[in-house]
Amino acid sequence: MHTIIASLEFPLWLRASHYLNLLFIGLLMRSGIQILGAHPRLYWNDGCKPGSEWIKFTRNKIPKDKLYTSMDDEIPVTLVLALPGDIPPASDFHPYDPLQQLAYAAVVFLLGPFMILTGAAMSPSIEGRFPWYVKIFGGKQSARSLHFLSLIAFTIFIIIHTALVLIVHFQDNIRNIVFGDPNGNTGLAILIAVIALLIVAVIYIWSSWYSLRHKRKMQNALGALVDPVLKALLHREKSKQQYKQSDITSYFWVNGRPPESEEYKRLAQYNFAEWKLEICGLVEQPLALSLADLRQLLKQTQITKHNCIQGWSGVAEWAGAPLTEVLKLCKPLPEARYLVFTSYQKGKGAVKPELEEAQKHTFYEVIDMELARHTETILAYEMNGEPLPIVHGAPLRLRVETVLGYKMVKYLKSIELVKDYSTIGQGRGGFREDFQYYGRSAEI
Ligand SMILES: Nc1nc2c(c(=O)[nH]1)N[C@H]1C(S)=C(S)[C@@H](COP(=O)(O)O)O[C@H]1N2
Ligand SMILES: [Mo]
Repeated sequence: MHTIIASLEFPLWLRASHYLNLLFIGLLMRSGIQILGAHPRLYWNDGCKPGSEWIKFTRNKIPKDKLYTSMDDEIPVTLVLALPGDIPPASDFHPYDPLQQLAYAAVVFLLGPFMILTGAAMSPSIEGRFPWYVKIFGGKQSARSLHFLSLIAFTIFIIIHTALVLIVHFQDNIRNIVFGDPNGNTGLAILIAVIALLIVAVIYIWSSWYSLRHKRKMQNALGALVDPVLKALLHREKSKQQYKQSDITSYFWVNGRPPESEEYKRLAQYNFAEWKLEICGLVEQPLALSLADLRQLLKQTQITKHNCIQGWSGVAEWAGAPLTEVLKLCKPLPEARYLVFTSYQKGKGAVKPELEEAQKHTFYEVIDMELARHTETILAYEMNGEPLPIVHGAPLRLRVETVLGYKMVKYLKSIELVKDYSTIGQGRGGFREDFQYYGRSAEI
């Protein structure tokens, strides 16, 4: 008996990996639940029309009489579940039988990779560069739904696995998983296991506490880890989207309300005849372009998929002037590295009232010269063949098709070319980076 058992010894790496798995898979699940709360609906279609979801985690009804944005639809998720979370108003030891082996193999070799593959299908830059890849999963929202169902499968596996370990020959199991063989002191094994579990629990609690308390440090630390990887892998990828007219979705969520300033209202009243886009900073030729001027430039039309960080998507046809055409006119100086897009809109329309410090600040976002020169980077004045609707950013908005929606400034007022953006706003490269701690890289 003991010889069989000895041949099945659990090596230390395997024992320790249970705790590491619990720690990291748990953290991953918790951050997944957080992002689900940002758009608490799951669909099998990429238009995300309210009512077309197969499951929702909100009781919010969509009002018919007023503008309801994706921001209004967000729900807070308690920090007990989500990371960082919001504060709302785991016989004797028998050789594995075939079923058990199949279950474990499925989790490790199927479910795990499937999570990674469906995760990649949600990245705007992968979607932009390899639109065919996303189609394998039936679209972005199907990928997101499948990703969620895999989370449920993972959770069910963990519950059943842990329950069986506890129910079936617990004493042998606990000695095996702590000491690597079924001999030894059960009490000591339990003690070590409990301490290890407590350490995991403490890290869980600490991670919520730390990320809520030190948002900026967290943003910087994660950025330092993630940004170089994104830059090396995804930043250079150019969007190759060319969806068909029939792919255009009947619904397109709005995120960011129209500006409330008198100045903007007046411009809108006269159909933006007086509106001019100011182009300034490190350029040979500063410009003030009217809509008519912009319409005289090369007109580029593209049908692309928009991906908001919250999780929703939509396909629309955009038309406008390629940013490269405007760059030809203003002739950037050699030291120009970034473009700052400033909006007519203030934070009030872009974030929830709870974010007090953000309310009075102007919405702006920064992109670098490389993104600016991508083939599908345009200044759009038309959506689906019509002049850009007010709610989607009239008279002009930025479209960069390999990044998340938050970079695509609506209600454009000016473009400034700069060498460095650390003195602009709070210096993080955009309004959402400044006040909502979004990443500087928006490829995922
Ligand atoms: N001025 C301004 N531009 C903005 C925003 C905003 O709040 N204000 N929201 C951004 C975000 S987060 C997204 S997802 C898209 C939404 O564009 P849409 O409202 O046309 O769908 O606009 C981006 N541009
Ligand atoms: Mo967004």
